[in-house]
Amino acid sequence: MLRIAVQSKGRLYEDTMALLSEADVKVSSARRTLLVRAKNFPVEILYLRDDDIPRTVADGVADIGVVGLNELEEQGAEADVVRRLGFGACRLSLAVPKEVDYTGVQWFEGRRIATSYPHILTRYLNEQGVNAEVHVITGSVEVSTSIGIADAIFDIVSSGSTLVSNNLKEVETVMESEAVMIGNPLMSGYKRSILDELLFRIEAVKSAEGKKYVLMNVPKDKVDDILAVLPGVKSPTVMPLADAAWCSVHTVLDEERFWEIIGQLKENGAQGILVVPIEKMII
Ligand code: PRT
Ligand code: ZN
Repeated sequence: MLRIAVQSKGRLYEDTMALLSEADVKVSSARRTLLVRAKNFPVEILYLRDDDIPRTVADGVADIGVVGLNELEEQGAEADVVRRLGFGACRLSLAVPKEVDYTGVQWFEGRRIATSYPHILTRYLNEQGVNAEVHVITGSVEVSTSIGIADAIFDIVSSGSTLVSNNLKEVETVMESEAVMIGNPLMSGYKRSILDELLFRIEAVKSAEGKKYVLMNVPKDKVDDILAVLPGVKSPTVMPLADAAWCSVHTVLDEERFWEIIGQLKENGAQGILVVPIEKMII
């Protein structure tokens, strides 16, 4: 049995559970206990606060966990990053009151900076050769400057709207973060094999993300034009139809360029275009 530490509530909970569910690891949503066994896969979920996840995995109380890279870095816990997961994207940045005439990182010399990430901040300041006072605050770091307990803040930024509404501006990005799967470096071979199976499934889910399966009917004399429009497809499927003048083309398209390409396909004579979601893709 592989034990996975997952944030019990908060920003990473839903995406983590959705990923497990897409990987066909079924966990009851009636979550009344700390530890829940999956129904159809040898894993159990340990629900924790995100702050506790790096240590729990480093200590081997859980074998793997899902946590923000920022949290892992801050704690310096002895856990391996097994896979980046692509959700929970954010950055750790320094921000100053918007009226400050910011000239560069030396501005922070001798100033007070409020943060919940003192280790990452101190490491950065040392690298930059800046001496500043680091004030550790848990929660609502963004109000520190307006209440006069700090000159600047170092905090998580995502859309940036929290900074704007507190009259702050982002001046230095110190670290980019996202949710990562972390693992205990000393996991047994048996557990590692369950993890490998889980990673294989996650890979299949992630490969399908943002992709659509597209089927269309194409006049035979237009097939070459249609294939020229399809981006980066090694070998799309081309199949004959009952009407010898037509054939069916099947391919995988990226959601990002989808409408643009569909337009070009229509212009080149494609008809009866069907677009189907892809659940998993094993490459
Ligand atoms: O209860 P528990 O301790 O488990 O949760 P928590 O409250 O400590 O953490 P939570 O759920 O807020 O965040 C978990 C993880 O999500 C973080 O460690 C980050 O890796 C990631 N993440 C992604 C974020 C954000 N985006 C985010 N925007 N964590 C926090 N924020 C906060 C930030 O602190 C700031 O107050 O959102 C505000 C900024 O957002 P914008 O969009 O206004 O810039
Ligand atoms: Zn937390």
